[in-house]
Amino acid sequence: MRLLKAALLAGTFAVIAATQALAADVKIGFIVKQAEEPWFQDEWKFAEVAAKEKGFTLVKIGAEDGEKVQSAIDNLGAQGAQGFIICTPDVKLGPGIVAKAAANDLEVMTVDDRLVDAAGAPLEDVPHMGISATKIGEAVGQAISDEIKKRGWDPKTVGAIRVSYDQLPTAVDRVEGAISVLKANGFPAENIFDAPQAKTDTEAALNAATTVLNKHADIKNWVAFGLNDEAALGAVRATESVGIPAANVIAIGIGGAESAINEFKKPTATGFLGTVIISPKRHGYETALNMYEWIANDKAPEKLILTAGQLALRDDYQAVRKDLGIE
Ligand code: FCA
Repeated sequence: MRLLKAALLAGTFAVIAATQALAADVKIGFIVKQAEEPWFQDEWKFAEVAAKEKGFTLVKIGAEDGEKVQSAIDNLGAQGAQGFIICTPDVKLGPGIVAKAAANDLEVMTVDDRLVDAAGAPLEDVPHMGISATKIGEAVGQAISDEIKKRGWDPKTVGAIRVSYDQLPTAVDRVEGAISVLKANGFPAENIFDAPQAKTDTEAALNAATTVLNKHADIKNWVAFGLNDEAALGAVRATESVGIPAANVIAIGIGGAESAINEFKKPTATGFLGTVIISPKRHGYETALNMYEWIANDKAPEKLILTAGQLALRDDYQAVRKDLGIE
């Protein structure tokens, strides 16, 4: 519709032909909160595939804070973009992002992290693609519980590091999903220790987990989980730095991108046992395509799409990736 309007304003008679010609002028922004994280690199990579296929321009922007998000949106507006997809650095920026998008006449949809209003309720009018966080968290908890049994550990003697980022609802859903399954399998609530991270990267998780380990130096066996692979890997790095052997650590991540793969490729197994693989193709390619359809063909995306995950362990991750069509 936007393109059609532009064609009409330009006084073109051959509106349909003009609309087709103008499809090449479609410009879509893809803003992510942490450009250096492999998951987001993969999302961008798959969004590029959609751009090539449809012939639109993709503008990739990393924005780590609210100010950068605001200027990124203004920038897209100034460049003549018609819409953008965003994984925001802070979900509370929700109403501000929507207002900025409207001021620049841009369509907006979110990916991974869903915007919330001042009261913390999701902005349901903004189309969103996220992961089925609770279910995926449960898969993490199940994998950890299975491994505890396999190793013959008494859950009452095991410590759990809950690497947390509680200002992000999907992060809470993921870790709480894991905890519910751990508890159902006899893991005592009092052995679960919160390790709040300042950012959602490995270093922040390492710092957070180190504090927990130092406080509970008497515990021999540890399990760890968080919102992504970086959280679980940070906890594993923390156990290594205080001298806990890999055989005493069970960590399961969420993601399955390069951070996890590189860890699996290490010649000696670490405490990072597995990851629930999620789909950067759906989150990158599909959201970009949805935005394109919205702009070019006036077909608004579904309001909420939740994608699934698949557990992969160090031993079988290659086969699982192949199965998922990402090898
Ligand atoms: C959040 C996390 C990312 C990734 C994504 C699907 O944005 O921070 O690491 O897990 O959800």
